[in-house]
Amino acid sequence: MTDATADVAAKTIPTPGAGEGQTLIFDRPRSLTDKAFTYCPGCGHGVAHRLLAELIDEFGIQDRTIGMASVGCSVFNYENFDVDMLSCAHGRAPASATGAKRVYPDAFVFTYQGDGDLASIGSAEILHAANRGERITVIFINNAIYGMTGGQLAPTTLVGMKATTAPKGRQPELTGYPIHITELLAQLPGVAFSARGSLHDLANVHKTKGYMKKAMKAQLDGHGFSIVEILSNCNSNWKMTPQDSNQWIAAEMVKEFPLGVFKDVYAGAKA
Ligand SMILES: Cc1ncc(C[n+]2csc(CCOP(=O)(O)OP(=O)(O)O)c2C)c(N)n1
Repeated sequence: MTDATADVAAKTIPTPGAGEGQTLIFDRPRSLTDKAFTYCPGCGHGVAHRLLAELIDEFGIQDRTIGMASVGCSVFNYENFDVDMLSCAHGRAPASATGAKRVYPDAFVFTYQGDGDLASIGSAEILHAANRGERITVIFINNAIYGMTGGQLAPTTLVGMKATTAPKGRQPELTGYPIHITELLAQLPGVAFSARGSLHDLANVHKTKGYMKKAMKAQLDGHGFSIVEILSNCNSNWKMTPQDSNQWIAAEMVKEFPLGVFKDVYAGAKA
């Protein structure tokens, strides 16, 4: 047994799924159902779902979590998370989350929204929920396009990037510039935590999970609004292989949307 294998084995919790004489070293988080994802192969949504479910398990809050499914490719994720879920009108997840959190203040309440849902049709809801300092956690998937409806331009589409409604590429004189919602919200006093991660490689997946953990902790500790924007691929609508789409995030998307923490209620606190 190598050191690394021994390390994994040492951390392994005996699980009923493992056969006799076998050690289960990788499994589905308890907070995910066994319903298959509806996403295209290679899409980042499934990775983001897994990270969120792992954290719900790690915090031990599955029985008091309420999630808001929004409209977009993740519209059916109320079937994937094994927690209480609401299906929200397009862009209105922060309003529904506000209601849930105020009625059940001890619940952990999250929204899961795409960039079309959050930064376009739902821009008013997200801004005012953040400004009110609602104690909710927002997982914001930025794939720079409307995925579900076939690749139309989103407010986050990069300048020059092609979309079905911008066949020559985004032109700022016609449709403005990519919107940086996460930096904007960081300016509001009601916001406790705001960060942007990415899923384009393993190191960034781990870093993103760290941001999500802090955002969730901010809510559980009773602080204000928390948001993690996650850069994620849409290889189908970008018309790339999954691998190329992840490389494109690293080469192009990160230049427009820098990664890091914009506001942290725990900044300066001892770990
Ligand atoms: C009121 C309303 N307007 C428009 C639509 C069409 N629509 C469905 S999903 C979507 C965009 C979703 O894009 P995004 O939020 O970026 O999520 P993705 O599918 O890329 O994950 C739009 C415009 C709708 N369903 N309802």
